[in-house]
Amino acid sequence: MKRIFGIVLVLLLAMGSFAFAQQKTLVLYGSAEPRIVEKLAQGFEEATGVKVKWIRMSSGETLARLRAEKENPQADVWWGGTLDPHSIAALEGLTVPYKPKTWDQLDPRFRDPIGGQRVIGVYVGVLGLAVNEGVLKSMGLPIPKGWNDLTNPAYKGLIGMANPNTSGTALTMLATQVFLRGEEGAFEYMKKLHRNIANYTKSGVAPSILAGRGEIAIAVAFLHDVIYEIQEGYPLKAIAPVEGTGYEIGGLNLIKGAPHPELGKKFMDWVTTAKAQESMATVGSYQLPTNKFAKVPSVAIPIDSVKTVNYDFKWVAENGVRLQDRWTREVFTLPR
Ligand code: S7P
Repeated sequence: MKRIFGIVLVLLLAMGSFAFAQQKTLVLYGSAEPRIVEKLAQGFEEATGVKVKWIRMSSGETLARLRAEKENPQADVWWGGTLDPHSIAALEGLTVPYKPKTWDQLDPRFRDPIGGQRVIGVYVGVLGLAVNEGVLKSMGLPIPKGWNDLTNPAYKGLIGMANPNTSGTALTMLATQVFLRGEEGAFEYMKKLHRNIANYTKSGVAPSILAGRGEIAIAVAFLHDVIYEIQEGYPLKAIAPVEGTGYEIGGLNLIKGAPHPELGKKFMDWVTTAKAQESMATVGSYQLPTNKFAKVPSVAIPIDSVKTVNYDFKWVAENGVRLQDRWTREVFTLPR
């Protein structure tokens, strides 16, 4: 009897370690704020029992990583960050289309911005300005109303924005100027603005934090991030530029050659549910959800309440890399 018990025990232990070896881990690249990526990773683990290893990188940084890993992909899925670098990745064949099971629940205006389910839209956010009125008032300077005001020489060294090569926020800003002024006008504008820029940061969220601390006075930022920072106690005002502004659709992509594509698809099905999208507001992430059944955060800025440019996501997908290169050559290298 003892012998049989011993054999059964050994078999059970062997099965256990086999199951452990079989347990797979989803690798997630996330390009929204780390607290949001972490919240979703935890939510997915709780809902499915699948372990998640996640890394947060800016949108353009993630695109660069996918390019570098093309021959040996390390991640399964890329969630969040602005759509444009996701779309560029899709056009470069770094990702594969996938239609999540929640498809019919997703708002048709935002779920498939470049077509063919090549990038799935997961949230919407309006671009604008974070302004530290205290800093400006102490210097006797006016409060800007929009993009054009930012080229006022009085703001020299007081404005922050991110680098469009690494940051999806900054690429959205550059493309917004193209849709407002045409490409030549946009580059003329960016050159003038350049003279006033204190610093180009890697991440899109950093400039508004610097403005909140009073290190600069004005930042280019997504307005939902400014609302979060105001709630955190930073003395900022969120301004939607009077001329009209751009907006983002947050992207979601299955990585081509992913080590665990079945887990990537499972994550895409889950992260587009109303419950997953609603959980973002619990960590101060106030974008508009794309799932029609998700509760909209009370402080979120409805896209229809803001004057927006006709932001052409397909055009940016095809021209984004060229715009980045042109900005680096013609703007970034100029003296300030
Ligand atoms: O999580 C907030 C958020 O503004 O961050 C993303 C944004 O792209 C920041 O990343 P970058 O450094 O690439 O600019 C937005 O998608 C998101 O709404």
